[in-house]
Parts: sequence; C-alpha cells; structure tokens
Amino acid sequence: MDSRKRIEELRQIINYHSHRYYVEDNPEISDYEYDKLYHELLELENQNPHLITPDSPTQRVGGQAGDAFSKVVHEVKMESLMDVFSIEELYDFDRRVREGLGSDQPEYIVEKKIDGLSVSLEYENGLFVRGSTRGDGVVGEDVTQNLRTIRSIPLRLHMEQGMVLPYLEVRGEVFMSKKDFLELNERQEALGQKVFANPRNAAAGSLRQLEPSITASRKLDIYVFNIQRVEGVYFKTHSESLEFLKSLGFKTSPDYKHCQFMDQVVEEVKALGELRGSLPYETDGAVIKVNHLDQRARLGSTSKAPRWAVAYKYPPEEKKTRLKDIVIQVGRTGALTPNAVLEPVRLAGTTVSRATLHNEDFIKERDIRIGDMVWVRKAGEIIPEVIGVDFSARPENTQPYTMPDQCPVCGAPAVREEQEAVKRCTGIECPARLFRSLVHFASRDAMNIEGLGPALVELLLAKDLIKGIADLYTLHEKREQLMALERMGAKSVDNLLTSIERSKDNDLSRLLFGLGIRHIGLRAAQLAAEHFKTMEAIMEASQEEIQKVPEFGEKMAESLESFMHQEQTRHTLELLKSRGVNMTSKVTRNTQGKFSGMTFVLTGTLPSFSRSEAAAMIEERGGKVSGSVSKKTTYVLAGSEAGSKLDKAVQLGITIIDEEEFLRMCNG
Ligand code: 0OX
Repeated sequence: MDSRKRIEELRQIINYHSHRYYVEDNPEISDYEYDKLYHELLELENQNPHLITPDSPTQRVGGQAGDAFSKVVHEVKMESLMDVFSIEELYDFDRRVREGLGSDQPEYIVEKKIDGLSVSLEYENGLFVRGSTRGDGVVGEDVTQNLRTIRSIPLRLHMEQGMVLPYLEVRGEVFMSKKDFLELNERQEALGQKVFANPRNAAAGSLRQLEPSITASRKLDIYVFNIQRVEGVYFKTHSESLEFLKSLGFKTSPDYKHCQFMDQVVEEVKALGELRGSLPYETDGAVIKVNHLDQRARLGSTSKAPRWAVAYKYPPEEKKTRLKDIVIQVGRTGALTPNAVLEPVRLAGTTVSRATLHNEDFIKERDIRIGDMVWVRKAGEIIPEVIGVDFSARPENTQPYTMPDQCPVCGAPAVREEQEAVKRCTGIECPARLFRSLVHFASRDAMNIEGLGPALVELLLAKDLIKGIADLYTLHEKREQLMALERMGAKSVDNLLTSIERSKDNDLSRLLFGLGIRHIGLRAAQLAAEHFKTMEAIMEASQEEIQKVPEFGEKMAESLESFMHQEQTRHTLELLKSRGVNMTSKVTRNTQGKFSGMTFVLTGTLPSFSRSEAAAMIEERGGKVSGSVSKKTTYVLAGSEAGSKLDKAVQLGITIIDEEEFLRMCNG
C-alpha cells in the first residue's frame, strides 16, 4: 500500500479509537495498541512531511506560542442564561413561556449545567477552523490552537458520504474533571506554582495559556450543547440538533431529559441535584430549554438572556456532624494542614468523613474544638470543609485546639513564618517534603544537576531508587534500574550520572543554598560560605557567631543555627560528605577584580542568565549587587519587562546596560 493511502487509513482508524476513548469513554483497544497505530502514523508522516495535514491526529499540539490572543466577533451572540434559585421561580419561567406561545404547548429539555467556560467552535466543510472564548458574548478571544489540544473536539467532523456542511458553529462548555483538577493542583503545589480554587478556574486558566503545549498537558474536556449557526441542514428541535452533533463526533450534553410537563421538569431538576455530587465533573445547576426551535424563535431574547431557557442553580448543601478528631497532614511543601475526622455524613452525593480545616487561624477564629458538632459543606462541591460550630451543642470539657510544634511525619520542628498562614516542617529528611527538597537541591542555582527535574525526581521516588538527598550520590550503583525507567536511554542515564558526579565539586555556597533552609537564599548562602569556609564551621557556630556574617539578621541566624543542629541535617550532611560531596568554600570577595568599587542593580529578565547567575558573575569580579537604584549605583543591568528601577535609573542619569554589553564588560 502506498504511504498516502496508509496515512489516510491510519488517521481514520485513530480518529475512530480516539472518539471511542475520549468522547464515548468506551475504548475498544488497549492504550498499547493505540500507541502503536499512532507511532506508525507519526513515522509515515515524518518520512512524508508533504502529506501532513492540519486535521491529522498528530497535529493537535502544533501551534506556536503567541504574545496575545486575537479578538473574535461572535456573529451569533453567545447569550448568557437567566438564573433562578427556587422551584417557584421555575414555574414563573414556565408561565412566561406559555404566555409567549399562546395556545401552543411547550416541551422542555433539561440538561446538566456544566461548570466550565463557554466556547464557540467553527467548522468549514467539516474542518475545525476556529475556536474562541465567550468573552462578553459579543467579542471573545481566538483560542483555536489551545482548543485543538482537547481530544474530544473533532478536528474533522464525521460526515456521511455525500453530506454537505459548508459551515457549522457550535457552542459548548470546556471543563476539567474533579479528579484531573485535584491532580493538577497537587502537581502545581509540588512545583511551587499557582493552585486553582476550583475546576472552572483551572479550565479557564489552562485554556488561556499562550503556550499550547501547556494547555495540552492539562486534560481539558468539552460538552457541546448548542448549534449557533449552520448551513446545509435544518432541524425542528433542539434534541434533534443534539443527536446530529453527536453523529458528527461531538461529545454532547450528557443524558438530557425530554419533559412534557412541569412536574417532570421539577423531578429531573431535583434528581440532578441529588446526582451532582457523584458526577466526575462539576455541575452548578440544571438548564431548562424549550425544545422546538420555532417556539424559541417566537419567544426571542431580552437584552440579557433568551426567554426560552433558564438555569436552575443549586445551593451548596450543608450538614451538621460530630468532629471526632483533628489530624495533621503534611503536604509536599512541608505545610501542615489540619484535617477534621468526622462522624460520617451524606453530603452532595458522597459520604464525607474527612474535611479540611484549612489552617491554624481558621480553627482559632471559629473556635473549633474536638468533640464539637460542626457544619460541613463541599467547597466548590468537591473538597469538604468545616464551616463552623454549633455552640449550643458543645459538650463539656472541650479544649481550644493548638497546632503541634513538631512535624507529625518526621518529628522535626514545624515553624510558621510571620506572613504565612501555615506551619511548615523543617526536616531535610522528612519523607513528606522530600520531593520538593530534591527538586530544589538539583535546581540550577543550587547543585545544578542537569536533567534532574521534577518529573525524574517523581520517578526516582516512586521506584524507591532514592530515599533522601544523599542517595543521589549512590545512583551510579543503580545504572541498570535507571536504564529501565521510562524515557531513560543509555545516553540520558550517562548524562545524569555525570551531572551528579560533577556536582560533588560544587562550592559550599551551592550546597548550603541547596539544602533549602528557611531564610537562607542564594546570596545568604554565598555570604555564609565565604565567611565560614567549611560546613563543619557552620555546624559548630553559635547563633551569635552566625549573626556576624555580613548582611545576616537575627531571623536568618536563628534559622541556620537551628537547622544545623537537627539530627536529620547532621545525618544527611555526614552521608553527603562520606559520598564525596565538597564541604568547603573558595568563594572570596575579589577586591582587585575589574568591577571592584562598582555597584550594579539588576532588573527585568535577562535573555540567557538568571539574575542570581549575573549577580555571581559581578561578585566574582569584585563588584557589589544592590537591590535598589541610588546615586551610588554604577550600572543598571536591565532585561525585558524591567520596571520602576529602570525609570529611577533614567531619572538619576545612571548608565543602563543590557546583557550583551554586560558580557563585553565581563570578558573584555
Ligand atoms: C452548560 C450550558 C450552558 C445555549 C444558548 C443559551 C443557553 N454550562 O452546561 N448553556 C447552555 O445553553 C445555552 N446549555 C448548557 N448545558
């Protein structure tokens, strides 16, 4: 068979199985078999790049990152729904519809109201050509490249032979499942990145990424629920149009209900209210729509919303139950979170026996005590939370709650920073925060172990190849096991091991920074390394002695001293030393260097260095780095998006240099 034919055949087979998997949730073949087909297609397309078309399943993540989204005008307005909050108001809606229709009887469709963000998808001759956000209903943003990454959006519609469909615009709701939302937040937290308040925000944030590959990594999904515009076909009812959309390959409003009478509508609205807690995605209501499209046309719209549809919004369900205990969970950043252990209670579709109490202040402000009867609800319908106490039911002899001063996982001191809401574990060997410790240890400004990013750290921990930071330096004995890891070939294993080996010679300052000690940033680590010269000296130093390090304040000295005296720290440092990691510093302030006597201020993002790298380069040459611009500043080294420091430099007439000029000065 020639390549062209096989490519077309593979695309059809892959599209079919992709639809079974992502739209019908009912796969026919294993992931392995699917991957094999996909790779065959990828291979053939690689050999025949001229045969690649934009609707190929391999081309979902292809777009370039832009710097902004362009605007899209919605020819058919993307109307919003009127909300109602009671059954009574639902009957008012029905009455208005009946008045509008005269002697004609309405028939209703009840759909779940998916809590995501509305988008428009446009198809020309069956090909996905443009997708946009709702925006204000009239003007939205072009997010085509990002929508293409959503597997349940067909890039090419499934049209019967001979079918003519010059143009189609549909509307749907992009959402993230509850499970994927929780997993995303866990990942975000581990990487120290923004966590999202609810699945809707997560979906919106993911869809509005300027880099489509980020959207692709976010597991978004869509339900399509309306035809906005179409040429070439005609429908009498909304339900017919939904069935048509389904036949084209769209994932449509799931399990919508036909209702002839209002009592059926009310029954369905109540049933959905019961069901919503157990659904894999969030719903914030039910949508009730007139089914006949000619009736819709007659009813029309107000300036705000269509008269033929309404959204019934569910109130969050609240229940009262006994708080049996408070247990502390330690997150990956070492944060201690108090969790309520509850007398099990049914809430929004699931049985709840645990709930978050957020943090120390939350408990204190509400005076929540073990033994109390407490009110619980599901925040954003997913994570149960305690909201308050029924003081009238407080038993005798309860005590105000106090958070522990020690990490319940490893026993190290748990400390709360002034501006922070949570206490954090400070133990370097604490299993709960090991992931985060390792990622930081390997990072560029710390030990600079190339190739050891969050994904690999995750794998090494999952496969039990390391149990602590010091175990990185025994990995060379586990070459075989490393080779067996996903995506690790001989070359990447060698590179990793070389990089780890090389890191043994790092200056003490990098090691000190890599330990992730509270208040000891890159600069503090450099100053301490320069001052003490050896790890041993730091370990023996008293708080007063540490405070003599230039620029060190009491908090920094206290934190460093207490960290150095922890049992876990000493153990890890001993292991690191015995495995050959350098514990001494050669950092010295160069007073004869070409930058001696000069003060630099860094601002904005430099094209190829981090600010700390540039600072190190300046200091190596005897210069000083300051955080603010003054008359004493010699140079301001400015990158992109430089802010007020740059304005101030201009005002004071300070010489501003860019990275290129800076490199010339360094090397010249
Ligand atoms: C949803 C949803 C939203 C179509 C035109 C006016 C009302 N979030 O699930 N909107 C609509 O319908 C729009 N249906 C839905 N199912």
